[in-house]
Amino acid sequence: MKTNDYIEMEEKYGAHNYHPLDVVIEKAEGVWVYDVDGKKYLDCLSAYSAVNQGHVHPRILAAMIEQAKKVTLTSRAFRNDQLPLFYKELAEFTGYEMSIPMNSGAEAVETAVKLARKWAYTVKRIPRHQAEIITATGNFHGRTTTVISFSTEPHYRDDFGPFTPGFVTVPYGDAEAVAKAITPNTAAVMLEPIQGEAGVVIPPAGYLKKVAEICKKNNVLLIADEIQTGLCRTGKTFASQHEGVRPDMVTIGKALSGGFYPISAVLADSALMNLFTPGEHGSTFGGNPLAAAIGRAALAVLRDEKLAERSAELGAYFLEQLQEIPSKHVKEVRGRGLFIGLELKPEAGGARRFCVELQKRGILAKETHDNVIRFAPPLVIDKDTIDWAVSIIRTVLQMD
Ligand code: IF1
Repeated sequence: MKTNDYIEMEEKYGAHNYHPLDVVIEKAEGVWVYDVDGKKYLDCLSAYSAVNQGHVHPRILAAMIEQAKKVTLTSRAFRNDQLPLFYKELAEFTGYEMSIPMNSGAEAVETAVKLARKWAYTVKRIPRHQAEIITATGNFHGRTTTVISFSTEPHYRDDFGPFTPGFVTVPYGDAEAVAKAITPNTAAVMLEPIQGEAGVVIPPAGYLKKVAEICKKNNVLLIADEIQTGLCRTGKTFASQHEGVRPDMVTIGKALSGGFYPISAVLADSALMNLFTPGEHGSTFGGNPLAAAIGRAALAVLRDEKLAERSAELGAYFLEQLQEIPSKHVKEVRGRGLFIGLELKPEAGGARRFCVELQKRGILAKETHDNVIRFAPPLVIDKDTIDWAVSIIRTVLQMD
């Protein structure tokens, strides 16, 4: 089958909930992916930061194969010999005392919402079913019905109500707005430290720190959604650490498996996590031994290959190189570590046409909204590859 045969088959039999670039990938290694015609591309999306460790990392692959031969799923009705080690290693890696494993990112967010509500009723003593969670404009936390209830993107929510109540929206980047929105019924504030889907939006310096202080003062939990920004993507284990903030709860996913398997989790200290009692929450696949073995290897790679440091160093270099490209189309290039957004001027004709040109020349990047191109390669990229990429990006940005 050729590229077009795959595309036609997919469009005929599959739901049309995506508009992918017309590249059909059949294999990948490290920072490179290969299509069915054998053409090689640099992956500058990393599956939205799920493959921070690089595609098909040999160490994670070996752990997966070894565990798959033994036992893959026990359900949580019984214990397995991988989950305790995963919990312990996750605590050591993140500095949080405990965690609860789920599968998708959206499920981790749902879990955090439930735990915050339980805390609100049992510890803060908010009247039952009155708890409010403050969220930000432009947020992206997933696509389940509760999570889209606090989306501010019409396209993600308008045809899918009725919505879950209990969410309040404030403008992202405005700490005073958070302070004003707090009521006696406020359970939590939930934020992305950097908004990914909104276009790599970095809030004003001091924002997260200020919000953390406001939360503390008002006995409100701070939940950071680090599903995309966490696990070394922005040059630190968590993006919140750029402001010295340690949220009460953190959601993680994506790179927690290095791309091999859907694994997510919520991190918290025991005082909070121990509010969950048997039967209140769970998942058939969450915490299964295959996921736990993969997660352990994925964390070990982040640690042993010093991927946070690598992201910080190479990200600063990549950002500087991109900022030096003279182009009439570019409005701004911004980033933290290897999490970079290049915003085009409104008159540039949209980011997608540039992504198509990059694809022709061997770089896969994805537009977000209309005008931002995201550059977020696997963190194992090297300087020579960045130099090569910058030369291609320069050519494309200097086209008419
Ligand atoms: C898609 C976006 C990125 C996330 C944060 C939770 C989730 C995500 C901060 C949910 C997921 C993904 C989902 C993916 C595209 C992608 C995305 F453009 F849609 F917004 F990365 F920027 N919190 N983000 O970024 O995690 O349930 O998907 O595992 O196609 O929807 P999930």
